[in-house]
Amino acid sequence: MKKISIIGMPMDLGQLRRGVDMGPSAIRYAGIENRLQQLNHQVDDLGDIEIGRSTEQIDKDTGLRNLDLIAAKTKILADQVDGVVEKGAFPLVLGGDHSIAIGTLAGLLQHYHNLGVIWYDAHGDLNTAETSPSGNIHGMSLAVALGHGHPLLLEVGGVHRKLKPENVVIIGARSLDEGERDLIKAKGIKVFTMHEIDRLGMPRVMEETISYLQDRTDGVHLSLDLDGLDPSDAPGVGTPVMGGISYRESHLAMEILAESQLITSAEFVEVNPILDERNKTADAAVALMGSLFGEKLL
Ligand code: 4U7
Ligand code: MN
Ligand code: MN
Ligand code: MN
Repeated sequence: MKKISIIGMPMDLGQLRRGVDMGPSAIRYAGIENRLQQLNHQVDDLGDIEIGRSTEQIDKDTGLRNLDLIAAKTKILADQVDGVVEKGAFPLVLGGDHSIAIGTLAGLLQHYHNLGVIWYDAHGDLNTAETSPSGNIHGMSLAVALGHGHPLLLEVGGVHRKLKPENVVIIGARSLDEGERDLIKAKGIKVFTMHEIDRLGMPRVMEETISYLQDRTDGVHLSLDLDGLDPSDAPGVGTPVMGGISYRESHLAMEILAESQLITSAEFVEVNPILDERNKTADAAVALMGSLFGEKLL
């Protein structure tokens, strides 16, 4: 039995496609609370963080979109995540676009000295204002957690530890910008691209990820971007990339993580109901959360 605190983060400011702010509703509608209760977990839904509506602002100096608001709202999320960890519960954050991870990770880094992160995503989210082709902050959140990015984003959650590059594993990458590739090489970040997933198979990828992280970390966060999955299995995402991880492989990945008992927090992001087909992507997210929290057929 785990105490799980659900936090909805309906923020769509990190990118250009509207609708991802409805992700938390779609995931709740797909039955997350009931699904976790069936597994005998104690679930506390803390509701949504208030984001509000606003017109887009582009930072004059850097071209970053909605910088001030994202910094302000992710700070609120960081504080909430901090509070959940403080009381000994498992934070489960529902996005929202992936810029929300700036807040989640800032909150977690207050507590863990050697936080590990599994970044399950088609993308690296390792851009900075200098390398980003888009100015979209959802493509920068992992860089920010590692200490690269705009000062306003680096300050979210107060002065806190940065994530160590050797504590990060990216799984599912198939779209990396040039600056992201440079950062991966410079920092020696461990990446299982689609090539390695095809070559080794998901069981070996997960086993290697677990043995890599378990000795060096004191907690492991799963940041799962639904676009890590193939668009045929998760069509409701803003930046789909062909040739992704299948629904079945993703289940297996979650089941192996459940067995390992390594994961101490998680977020599921980029579910966009407007782009979805009959809530398929939210359903997939909830099914994967079921597996992550121990669901088995027999
Ligand atoms: B997501 C991109 F250029 N790299 O920075 C960018 F391809 O959170 C995409 O992983 C970022 O969905 C995708 O804009 C961010 C682009
Ligand atoms: Mn604290
Ligand atoms: Mn992402
Ligand atoms: Mn992505």
